[in-house]
Amino acid sequence: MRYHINRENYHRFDVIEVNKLPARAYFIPFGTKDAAEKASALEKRYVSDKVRCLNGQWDFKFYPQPALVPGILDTDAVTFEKISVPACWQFQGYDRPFYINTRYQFPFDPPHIPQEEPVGKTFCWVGSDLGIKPRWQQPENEYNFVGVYRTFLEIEHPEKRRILSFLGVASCIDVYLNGQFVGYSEGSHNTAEFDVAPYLKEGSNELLCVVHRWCTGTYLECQDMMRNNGIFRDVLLYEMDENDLVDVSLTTYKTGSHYSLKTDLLLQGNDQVHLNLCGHGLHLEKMVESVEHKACVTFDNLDVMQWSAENPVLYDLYITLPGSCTRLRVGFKDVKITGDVFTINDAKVKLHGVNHHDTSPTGGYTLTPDGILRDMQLCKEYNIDTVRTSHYPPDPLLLELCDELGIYVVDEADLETHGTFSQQLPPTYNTLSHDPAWQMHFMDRIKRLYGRDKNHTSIIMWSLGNEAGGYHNTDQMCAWLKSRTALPVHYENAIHSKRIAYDVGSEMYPSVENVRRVGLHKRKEKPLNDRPYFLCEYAHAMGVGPGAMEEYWQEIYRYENLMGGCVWEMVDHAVLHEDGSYTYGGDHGEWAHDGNFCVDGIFYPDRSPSTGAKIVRHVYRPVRVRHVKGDLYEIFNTRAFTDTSAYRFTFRFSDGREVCPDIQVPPLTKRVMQLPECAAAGESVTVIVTQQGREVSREQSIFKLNVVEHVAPGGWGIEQLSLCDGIISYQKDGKLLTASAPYTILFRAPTDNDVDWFMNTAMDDYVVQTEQVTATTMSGGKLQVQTKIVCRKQEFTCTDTYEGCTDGILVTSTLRCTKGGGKLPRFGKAFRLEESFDNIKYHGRNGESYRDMKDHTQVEDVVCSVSDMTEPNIKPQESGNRCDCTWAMISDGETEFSFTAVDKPFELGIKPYTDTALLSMKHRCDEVRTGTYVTISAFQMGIGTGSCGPATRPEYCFDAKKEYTLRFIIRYREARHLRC
Ligand code: IPT
Repeated sequence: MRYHINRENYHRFDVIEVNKLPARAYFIPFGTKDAAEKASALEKRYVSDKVRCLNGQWDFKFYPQPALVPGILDTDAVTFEKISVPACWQFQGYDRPFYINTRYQFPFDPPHIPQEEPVGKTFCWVGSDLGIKPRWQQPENEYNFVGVYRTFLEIEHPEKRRILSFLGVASCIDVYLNGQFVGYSEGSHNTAEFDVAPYLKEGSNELLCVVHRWCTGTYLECQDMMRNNGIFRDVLLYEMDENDLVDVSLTTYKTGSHYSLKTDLLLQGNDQVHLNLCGHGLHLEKMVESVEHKACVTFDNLDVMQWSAENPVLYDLYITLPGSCTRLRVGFKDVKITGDVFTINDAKVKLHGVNHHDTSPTGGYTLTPDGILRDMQLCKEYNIDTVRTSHYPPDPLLLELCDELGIYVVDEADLETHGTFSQQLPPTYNTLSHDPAWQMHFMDRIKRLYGRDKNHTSIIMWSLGNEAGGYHNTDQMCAWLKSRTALPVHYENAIHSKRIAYDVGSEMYPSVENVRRVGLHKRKEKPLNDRPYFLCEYAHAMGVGPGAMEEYWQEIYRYENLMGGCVWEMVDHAVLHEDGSYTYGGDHGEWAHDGNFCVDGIFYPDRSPSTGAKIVRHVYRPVRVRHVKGDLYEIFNTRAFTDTSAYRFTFRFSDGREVCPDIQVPPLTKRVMQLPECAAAGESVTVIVTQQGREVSREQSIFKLNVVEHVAPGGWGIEQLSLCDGIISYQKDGKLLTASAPYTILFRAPTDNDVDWFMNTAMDDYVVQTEQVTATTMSGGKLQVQTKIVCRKQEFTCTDTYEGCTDGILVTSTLRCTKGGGKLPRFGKAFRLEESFDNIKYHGRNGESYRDMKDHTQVEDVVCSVSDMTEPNIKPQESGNRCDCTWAMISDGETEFSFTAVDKPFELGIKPYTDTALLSMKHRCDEVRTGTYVTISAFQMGIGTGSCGPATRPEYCFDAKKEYTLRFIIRYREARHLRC
């Protein structure tokens, strides 16, 4: 069949759609009420007898140059290959994944995008691959690629009205049927629907879709993610009856303690509509005749239970017409802003949120229904009650699941123009957002967001987009929403325009101090002081971290105007390969990229939790328990609707006692309680909180760590140490037990959070470090070794004293700075052992912990092996530190070395490679084991969130000019003497 291919729609500034239907609510009708009732949210679009899902293997032809697409395309002459629908073509063997953050993949010259010519020279001044410096680049072989899709539809009764619905296509789509042009759409994450009845015939029908890599709309889609293309969400064909439901808008109002539900219906024909509202003892029926395809029914004075994330009560609304029944799930909630306080159902809720991108290591933007369910279930499991759909509307299934599972949603428009900032000098956010010429494009994004998602109970705020500047066009978007919905409007980037804020103030990555200033109404940006304030992004979870997340929550719980916020972000973006390896920006031959900046989730790409997820779960715990003194504990119920009687509390003392008191603390209340048999004793108490058998939190109050305070001389002698060329080693029967001398470590391999926007880290001064023995003395049974350590700008002397004591050899190491200053990343002594030393026991934090991120772990006895002591970061970096250790032992089954803390606990690091080797590792496969490297540290600086936010807070940093002492006892034993 022959098609005249449209060569204009994708680049015409005045065309954002052709023949596209107005936005309408997403719902799935069925032929009978019974069928509508039975189908779950997950399955309904695949099982309905009135909706056909067109997913499957489609024919596909990839054109690496747009000029190669024939003006008249004869499908009989094309050699098609196969592609899955839905899928991103970069994940199906065409083009390649391309990760770039704040830049467009083409020169910034709005509204022009590359058409048939190769991509021209691009300018930018900031990027993770270059830091901050102007740069021009000429991409090679980059074009506005085109993908042509074809499939066949078997049609009976072509006279029926049929709506072809694309839930997501990047970047745009021209639709053709049986040789005829049907329509055009842009707005990748917005549903595009076409009335296709006029083009269909009985029997086989050829559907052809032309998808361009970029269109004018791409200027509005500069989100920080892999830039994927294709028909990436489900394609549905609605087959409608003469009288059928076209659209429905639900509005709920609260009057006194009762609700009303108003339903506005748009119908295909004109008939009687039956509405049935039921659930939780409610059975209400109404019937209405439609007039001019419209009908409105209100259910008044409803005595219903309210919906919240904590108790997601939903009712069912059945809308029945002859041959059609649609079930909508309805919840009743009341979102208000009173003064500067945000409330849901009159409660001053705090939003414990996360940013969620649609990202799959095997599918890019394409998530399976089970994948979406798994993500939302993970939120529930990790005490996350809010999702911001960064930075576009999700698959509507995600919203249905949030309604059902109980997750608040900040639903965001598909809008980001970040390249206006990074590709222009002077940088400005507002180039497009303040230009009325772009108004129609901006408006389309909000109309489609609202039109599709308006009925979801879980949505508590609408978000105009992300990092897209503001003022003229965003004002219009906001005003349009205001004319339709009472829900608050959120838009962070208003902060970069004169508007500053819409209904709620919002910021990303502010310091704790700035958040506190909002709490105190003292921000110089006045609109942040007089309305609720939301952290739309904070706690950047790239690599190890986020550090110091708790500090934000101390403020959020303190001030009523602080609503909470969303951690950046839920899942690492990476590409999984057949050999099990992951790649990120720059690994796919991208001519410009932002490296691993996309690997910044609290979950790894396969959704296994990284430490970040454990931190979030802890900070977001529903009940906080703090030991005050003696048998007094403060219980803080952070949830807004759930009494603590919903939980079971187990207080497990380190002295072996365990008590399970009944605790009654109302929502959003703090109470100090005297708990029976709960006096402080032993080292610590761990409080385990469960709900319906599921552990929701585990937190520990430490009374006092058991460190050795008095070391008695004698027993061991330093003759067990051997000294040769200044190298100290431990020998037994002539056998060298340590493979190298202990050496001093002052740095750590930078974590992602150590690297700032200028590509600098606090470690830079210490990466190249030499250590030379300057003196050794042996006297009075003590061996003293003095070394000189020279770093880039700093110099130190380190004095190590070894003396025999009853339990082994006491090591006292003192570090003094003799030149330079600044921050000292770490002070530790490292030992290399052979690879065979793999069995570890220690008493300390039972998981990765650093000074500003340790409360998610507990001090206890841990048994593990070397591989458990580092974290599988997608880009290897420092990891696996253990704080608050009082004892550690490592053995190869024959010989064991143990380290006992003296005076203060130490931090323990055990790695299968050196910290220096880590510096050049890029992927997991680089983590080649070369031994067992044990580091006993006096300290290591905290982590912070400096990859995109505040660096390590001063209280977790160490001044290089101060003197530091590390003391521990080291001993070894042969197997026959090992403890049982
Ligand atoms: C901010 C973006 O909104 C988000 O998409 C992501 O890029 C995040 O940061 C960092 O990972 S923008 C940033 C430049 C403040």
